[in-house]
Amino acid sequence: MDEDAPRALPAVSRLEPRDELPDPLEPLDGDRVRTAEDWRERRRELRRLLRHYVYGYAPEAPDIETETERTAGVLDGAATLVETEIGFPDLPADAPSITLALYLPTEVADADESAPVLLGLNWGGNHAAVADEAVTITDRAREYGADERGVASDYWCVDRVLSRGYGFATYHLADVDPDNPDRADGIRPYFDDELPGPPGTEWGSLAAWAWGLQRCVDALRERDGVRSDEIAVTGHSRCGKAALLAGATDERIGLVAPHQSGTGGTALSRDNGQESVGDITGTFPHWFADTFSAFHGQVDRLPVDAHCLAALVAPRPLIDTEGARDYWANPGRALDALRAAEPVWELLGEDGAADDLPLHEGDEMSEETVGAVCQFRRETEHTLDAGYVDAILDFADVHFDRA
Ligand code: GTR
Repeated sequence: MDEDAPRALPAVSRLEPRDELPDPLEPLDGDRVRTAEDWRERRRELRRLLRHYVYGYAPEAPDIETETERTAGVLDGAATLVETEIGFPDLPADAPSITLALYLPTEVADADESAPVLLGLNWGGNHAAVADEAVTITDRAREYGADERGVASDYWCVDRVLSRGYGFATYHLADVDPDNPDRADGIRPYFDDELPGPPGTEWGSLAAWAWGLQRCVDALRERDGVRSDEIAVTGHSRCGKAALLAGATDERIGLVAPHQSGTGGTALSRDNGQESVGDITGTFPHWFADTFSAFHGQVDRLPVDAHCLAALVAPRPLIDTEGARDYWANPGRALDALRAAEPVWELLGEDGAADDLPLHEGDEMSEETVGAVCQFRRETEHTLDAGYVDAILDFADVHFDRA
């Protein structure tokens, strides 16, 4: 049976309120999870619950077709740019496509070697992430992206990523869904007849962006120069929520690094005290399935929460990077989620999280200090910069055996 095929799940009003967080190792019915095999079953259940009540059901992976163009010597000679247009042959010709920009370190590309790749979801257009005339400014980016090239280059610091021996890949969220409450102009309407869930559980923008990241993984795994089992996924804020969802629901992704992802990302919805379910579904109703808004004021009925999404990443490594002064994203409730998810890594034979989380800038990252689950904080507000990129890559170095 398809792991996402919905069986009848109760309406929100019929879910039992509960004081405690749902236990990721306690199925809805049946015995507590004790083995890796039991976990596979519970994992399917959690994934279904998360889709049904929070993010919505996305369609199956479609066939893709790709067209690629390579430009050597971009970023002052530091990288070869590989731009791939990812199209969907089974959709009508006017359906959106994804423009994936991949930068490989020049020494890797020239030697026909391969590199681990950091895949980030961007909001301003591929041309905003990297200031180089070679980067295509897509029609979507002209409509929905930043006006100028390179406005987010200090944010993504791709030169830094390359200098550490990693490739960097990115796509613009508007290619798939322009973050628009009326759903117009995105890919979602093309799949209206193919969604596996009942009415009210259709995918929102977060699930669509996550699906887009997964299509990028489809394409990256076919590319020379990419270590297919060392693709790390990241994104900031709403893009961090989508990155976590993508990584949690796609076991081909080797490492998951949501950055300041907040409610709907790593921070628990229960007892959040910052951005509540009512706040987020009131301002951004299109990010989620319609079912999620019904938990406003009754969050104790949620049969899943952020820790269940985090747990789907296990046994793969997960780093949650947070700003200590980024109160709205709620690093404290994100850390609580990681702690509540940790037993799943332990069940699967991994070291969960170190005792003294969060790590801070300057703390050593090694196998001894980080475990498979880590939270890292810097003294910042809501931003992404080289300090965070370095932390993600330090963690990736440990897990990809580069430390
Ligand atoms: C905020 C929203 C957050 C976060 C952020 C962003 O307004 O409340 O959940 O996603 O936007 O993506 O920039």
